[in-house]
Amino acid sequence: VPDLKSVLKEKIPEQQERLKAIKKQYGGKELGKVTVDMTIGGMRGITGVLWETSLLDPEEGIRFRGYSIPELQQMLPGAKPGGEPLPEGLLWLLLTGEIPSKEQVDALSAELAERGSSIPAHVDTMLTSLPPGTHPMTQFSMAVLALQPDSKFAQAYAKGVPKKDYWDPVYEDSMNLIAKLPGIAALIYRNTYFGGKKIPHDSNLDWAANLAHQMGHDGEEVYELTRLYQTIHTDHEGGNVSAHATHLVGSALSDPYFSFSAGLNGLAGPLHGLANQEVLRWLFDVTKKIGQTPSKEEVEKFVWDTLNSGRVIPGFGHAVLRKTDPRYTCQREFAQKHLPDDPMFRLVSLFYEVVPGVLLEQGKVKNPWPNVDAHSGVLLQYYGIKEENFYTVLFGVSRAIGVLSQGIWSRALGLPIERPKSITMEALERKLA
Ligand code: CMX
Repeated sequence: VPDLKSVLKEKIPEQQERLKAIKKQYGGKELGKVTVDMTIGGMRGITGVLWETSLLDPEEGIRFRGYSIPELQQMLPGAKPGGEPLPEGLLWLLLTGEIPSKEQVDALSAELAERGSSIPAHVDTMLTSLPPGTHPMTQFSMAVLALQPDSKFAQAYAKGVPKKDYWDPVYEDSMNLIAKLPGIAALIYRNTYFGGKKIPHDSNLDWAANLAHQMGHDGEEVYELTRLYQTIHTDHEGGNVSAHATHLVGSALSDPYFSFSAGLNGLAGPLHGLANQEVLRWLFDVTKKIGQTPSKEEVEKFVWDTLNSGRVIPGFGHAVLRKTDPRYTCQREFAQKHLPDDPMFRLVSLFYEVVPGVLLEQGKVKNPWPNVDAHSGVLLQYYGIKEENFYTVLFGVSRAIGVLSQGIWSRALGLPIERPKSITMEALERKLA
C-alpha cells in the first residue's frame, strides 16, 4: 500500500490548481465587511485565513475534512473493533482528505514509532537545568525549540530549495516532531513529578498509547481515553490562538519547530488551552468550599460568586461556537460509559445543568455552553493523571496534528507571508469622521 507521503504528494497538484481557479474566478469577490467593532474586537467574524483541515460551524461544532466527531468515531480505525479512533488515522485524514484503512493506520503508527523512538539527549539536559516549578508548558515550548537544529526545512532553505518543493522538508519536520511529542511530553511529566525516572518508548504501541505508557499510565482504558483525547484536540479551524499563531509564524517560512513552539505559547493562555487546568482547580475549589456533593443552589451561588469576583467561569463560552461543544459531548459519553458513578464526573454534570442558566441570566456571554476544557480534566483525574498543570501539554501534543498538517498544506499551496493592516485610533477617527 502507498504510504502517507506518496498519497499526499498525489493530491498536491490538483489542490494547487483548485486554488488557482478560485483566485481567478472569485479573487475580487467580497467575503464580508469589516466594521470598527470587528477591528477592536479581536477580529471576531473576519474571514481572514485559508485553512483546509477543519471547519467550525457555530451550531454544530467542528468537522474535520467534512466529518463530525461522532462520524469519525464510527469511521476511523481503532486499536480494536468498536474502540476509540487512533489519532494517526485523523492525521492521515487531515493531510489527505481520505479516511485511511486499518492497514494504512498501522503502517503510519509504525512509522511514527520509528521516527519518535529517541529524543536527543540535550533536550533532557536543557529541561533538567530549568528552575524547579517551571510550568510544563514553558518546558514544552522550549523542548520543541530545542529540536529546531534538526530542521530539514531550515537546512533545505539555506541550500536554496525552490518554493515548489518547500512542502517536502516541512512534511519531514512535521512528522518527526509529531512522532517525538509523546516522548517529549512524557519526559517533562516524569521529570516534573517523578524525579526524572523515565519509562522507555515501546515501539509496539500506537502513538497515543505510547504517550500514556511513557507517562507511566498503562491499561486498555487509559489508552482508549488517550486515543480519544488526542483525536479530538487536534484541530479547531484556523482562527483560534494556537492554530493562528502557528500559521502566522510559519508564513514567514520559520520552520515547523519555530511555528509550533509559537502555537504552544498561545495555547498556554488561560482563555485558550490553559482553561483545562483552570477548570480542575476551580472544581477543587468548589469541593473544598462546598463539598463533593453540593446542591444545585450551592453550585449556583458558587458560580455567581466567581462571576462577581470578576473572574470567568473556565470551560464555558466560546468565540465561535454557540452550542455545547461536541468535544465536550463525546467526553461526557466516555464518562457515562466508563465512570458513571465518579463523584467528580457528577460534579461536572451538575455544572452542566447550572452554569449555562447563570451565564444567560448575567447576560454578557454570547455562548453559555461548555467547551472542550470543561470535561477533559475529570477524565484524566479518574485514570490517575492528577497533575492538572500538565493538562495543557496533553492538549498541545494533540494540537500538533492539526496545525502541522495545515502547515504542510500552506507551503504546498504557496500561501504568502501574513500581513494584515492595523490602524491607530487617531487614523480611525480621521478616516470615519
Ligand atoms: N465566564 C464569565 N464571563 C464570560 C465567559 C465565561 N465563561 N465567557 C465569556 N465571558 C464574558 C467575556 O469575558 C466578555 O466580557 P466583557 O464584555 O466584560 O469583556 C463577554 O462575556 C462577552 O464575551 P463573548 O463574546 O461571549 O466571548 P469571547 O469571544 O470574547 O471569548 C472565551 C471567548 C472562550 C475566551 C470566553 O468565553 C472565556 O473566557 N471562557 C472561559 C475560558 C475558557 O474556557 N477558555 C477555553 C476555550 C476553548 C479553548 O480555546 O480551549
